[in-house]
Amino acid sequence: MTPDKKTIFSGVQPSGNLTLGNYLGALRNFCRLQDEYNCYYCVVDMHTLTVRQNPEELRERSYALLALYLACGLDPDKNVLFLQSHVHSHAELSWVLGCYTYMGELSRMTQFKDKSQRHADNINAGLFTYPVLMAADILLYKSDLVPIGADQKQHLELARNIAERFNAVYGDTFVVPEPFIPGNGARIMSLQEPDKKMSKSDTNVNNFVLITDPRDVIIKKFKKAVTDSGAEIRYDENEKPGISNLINIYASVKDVTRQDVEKEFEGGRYGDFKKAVGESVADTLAPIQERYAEFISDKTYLESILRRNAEKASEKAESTVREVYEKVGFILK
Ligand code: ATP
Ligand code: LTN
Repeated sequence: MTPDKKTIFSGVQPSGNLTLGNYLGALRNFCRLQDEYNCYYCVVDMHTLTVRQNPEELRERSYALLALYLACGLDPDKNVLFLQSHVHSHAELSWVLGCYTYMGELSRMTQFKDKSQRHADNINAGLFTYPVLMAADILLYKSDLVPIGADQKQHLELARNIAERFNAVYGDTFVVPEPFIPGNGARIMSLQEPDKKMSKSDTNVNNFVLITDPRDVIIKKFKKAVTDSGAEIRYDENEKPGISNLINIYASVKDVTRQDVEKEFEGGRYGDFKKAVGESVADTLAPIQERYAEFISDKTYLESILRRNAEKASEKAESTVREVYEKVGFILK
């Protein structure tokens, strides 16, 4: 870790196969920020238990997510790539921070409201306290910046409030983190229902594009994407949510503005535009898919990264927990 660099923490849940939304909203920025910051990128396996998981699948998806981190270009020597459950401090700090978080705050979280509707038969306490564990993840490493998609902004604000509240009682302890939310990729919407976000746990496979989807599947999914009865390729979230989502995706993948996209396709047909979007996404994902196939076939290598990095993460995390334990009045061992 370079002492004069600021610190980043972010995490992704191994709760399913990753989508284009996860890539454009989060993973791509993890890579872009890796040279400028000391980065902790975590596979947040403990968070996934808030929804029922199949144990064997969870284990496989945790390896898969690490392989995807590497395939997207994260350097395992430069970044701390690790599993949340390997560092016991996450659970420890989460308990303490839970005592500085109000029920009212947690019940206002929109993700809790959404997920408790979707999993009405399993509204468990973990689902409710999920944002406290997320705050612990971030605050443990004294993180300055947290790259996330727009849907996580509310959780980050809660983490900031918890940090400020703790600091006000015990003196400066935590860094109050800032979100890093990308311009165009922050909120990629479902391809069939563009009024809701693209989500890896969606039951309709045509709603999302997976990072690992083959080229022909990607192009087919974009061809089927819902648009509108008009004919103009123009950005208007309210009137044209489907086309606006495609403009957003193309702008994000090509790294241009929405206006550039409108200009490029001015007078063009929806069909041709959808084809161009599909092809540009497939081109972007192809090299990642190739590298992913190599990494996922070498579990020994993946395990060596996890072991080494769990140690690095633990060192920092344990020192924060000691500081917190001391401040709240525990006898240190
Ligand atoms: P689930 O659908 O199971 O709730 P998720 O994909 O929403 O999962 P995570 O895997 O934890 O949740 O998300 C990892 C990162 O990807 C987060 O920073 C999140 O904000 C971002 N992200 C998720 N979906 C999108 C999306 N549709 N557009 C942009 N960013 C997204
Ligand atoms: N809650 C996030 C995943 C997550 C996270 C974090 C993101 C858990 N801990 C810490 C950033 C920082 C989600 O559902 N997308």
